[in-house]
Order: sequence, then structure tokens, then C-alpha cells
Amino acid sequence: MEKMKRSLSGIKPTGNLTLGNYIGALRNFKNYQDEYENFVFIADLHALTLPIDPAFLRQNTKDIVAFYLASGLDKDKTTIFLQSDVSAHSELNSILINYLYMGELSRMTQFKDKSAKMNHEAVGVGLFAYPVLMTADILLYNADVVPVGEDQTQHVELARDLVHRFNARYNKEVFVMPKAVTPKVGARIMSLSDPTKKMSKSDPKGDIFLKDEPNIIRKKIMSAVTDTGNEIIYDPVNKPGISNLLQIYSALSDITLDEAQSRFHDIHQYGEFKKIIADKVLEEIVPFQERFKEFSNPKIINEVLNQGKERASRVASRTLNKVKKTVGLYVHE
Ligand code: AQP
Repeated sequence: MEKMKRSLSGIKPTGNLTLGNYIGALRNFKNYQDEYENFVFIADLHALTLPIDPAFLRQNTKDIVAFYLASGLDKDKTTIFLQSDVSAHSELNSILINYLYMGELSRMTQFKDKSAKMNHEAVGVGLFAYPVLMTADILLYNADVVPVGEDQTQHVELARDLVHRFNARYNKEVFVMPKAVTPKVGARIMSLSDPTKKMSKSDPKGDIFLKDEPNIIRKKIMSAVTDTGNEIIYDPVNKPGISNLLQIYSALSDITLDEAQSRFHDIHQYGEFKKIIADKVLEEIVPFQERFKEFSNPKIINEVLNQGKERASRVASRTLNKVKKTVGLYVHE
């Protein structure tokens, strides 16, 4: 029998999840749970790379478990786990950190963007080395596919470089080559107040949060920055605001951008257009929020995480042992 392929994805509990996280990532995770061996985790160690309030981090972590369940992930089909529950992530990180280069890490866009806002002397080592831990996350599970939004594809490319380098150095296929998969539409949802910037949970200007009340979501969409003119066309360079709303509509309707555009052919008022976008978002998010509330229960969350910890640890420790042996660490019974 052919071995089932593996999929791995995660979200950092750095803030309140946004519509960008939902469309670019979360919404797509369940698509892998029937045909893949699906691993989905909460990347809590990654959330420490920038200062964060401990209570906020804990709350975000619990929320993400409930969001995963609300999005349709089934704990018996998908291994849902907490990164810090599986010590192999930190252990493999300690090994792999010796196989990636300062040059390549300093070229990562996310590092450059985040560190540019900080005093150079105070940029954390963890922020710089973040892609090393992400590489460990992916390789521990020998993931074939890694569903992500566009901003994370560069990190998956780095993991691929590491796989080439590592396997070549030891002349055997220690790690499986992973591949990033991004959604056809919605891989980069932009801020509603500045559609030239990504909607991001740690820079919440212009964000729609998945926990926002429906009337707030509607208000935010109705006051989204638009462009001059009155045509509803997809043109991200000249009409970034309208294009972003079209992208949201198209992704949530599971249709192409062309189809989305043609649905608005006869509409020439931005207000009317935005109302349709808001209706579409609420049609999906309101029932999702109801399921989220049902799953936001400590008993359910602990049960999911306990089961996930056990399954993920089993797979991860197997890979870790293989790596230890490969590099020459003495693995004894
Ligand atoms: N605006 C976005 N559009 C589409 N996809 C997005 N993702 C994030 N923002 C958008 C995708 O969501 C997944 C989880 O992201 P993450 O928690 O690993 O962190 P991130 O990529 O850095 O996303 P954020 O929201 O911007 O977090 P912070 O602010 O903490 O850095 C990923 O698959 C990501 O691509």
C-alpha cells in the first residue's frame, strides 16, 4: 500500500486571529484531513520571538484550538497539538541551527520587516532564528505539503534548501522534501485601512478579527479604504482597496477572481459593493463564531491537546532519533 502523504501547518498565538489568517491558512487546513495524514499545531514557541503578555499568549493558544475545531478539523483525523508539548521541536532546532547560515536568515523578508521597526541592538536572536525552528517543525513530521499564506512561502523555501544540504551532506534521504501550498485566491489579504500592507495580527491596523462582533465586522468593511473611480475590477496596483475586497469575496465564495469580478459588473457604487462583501463575510464567519464558542471549553481543549501531544510526540521522536544517529550523536537504548 502506498504511504499516505503528510501535511503540516500551524499558526502562532501572537494575537487575535484575523480574516487574513482565516482565508490564507485556517480555512484550508481541513482539506487535508481525509487524504493526508494531517498535523496542525499551535506554534506557541514562535510566539515568544517578540515580547508578549503571558496571559494573552495563553488565551490566544486556547482560542486557536477552538478555532481549529470550529474550522472543521476533527481531532481523530487531524493531530492537533501544541508545539511546546513536543520537546523534539526544540531538540531538532538545536541541531538544525548548525546547518543554516546567517546570510540566508538575514535575507528573510519577515525578519527584515519586523527587525526594521526595532533598535538594531535589541533585535532578539529568536526572531532572527525563527525560520530554523519552523524548519524543525516541518521536517520532524516529514511533511510533503505545508499549507500556508504567501508570507510564509519564503520560510518553506529555506526548509527545502536545508533538506538538500542535509541529505547531500550525509548522502541519504534523512528528510522528506516539503512543498508550500498556497490558496489560489486569498494568499495575501491586505489591511482594510492600508491595502498596500498585509493584514497582520501583530500590526492590527485595518484588521478584521475573527472574534469581532458581527456589527463591528460590517462597520469595518463599510469603512474600508477604497480607490478613486467607481469600477469594480481586480487591479491590485491601481485599485488595491477594491482588489482586496474582491479577493476576500472570491476566496470565501470559492470562485475565481474573474468570476467574482463579473458578478459585480453592473454595480457602480462602492457602498453597494461593500455591503455585498460584508454579507458574504458574515455568512461564513457568524456560524464559525458560534462553533468557536461551543468549542471554547477547557475540557474539550485539554482533551484535544492531550491526544495530539501523544500522537505528535511518537512521530517526532522517531525522526529526531534518526537525525541524531545520522549526525553522530550517541543514541543508546
Ligand atoms: N494577511 C494574510 N493573508 C493571507 N494569509 C495570511 N497569513 C497571515 N496573514 C495573512 C497566514 O496565516 C498563517 C498563520 O500565520 P502565523 O501565525 O504563522 O504568522 P504570520 O504569517 O506572521 O501571520 P501574521 O498574522 O502576520 O502574524 P504576526 O503578526 O504574528 O507575524 C500563515 O500561513 C500565514 O501565511
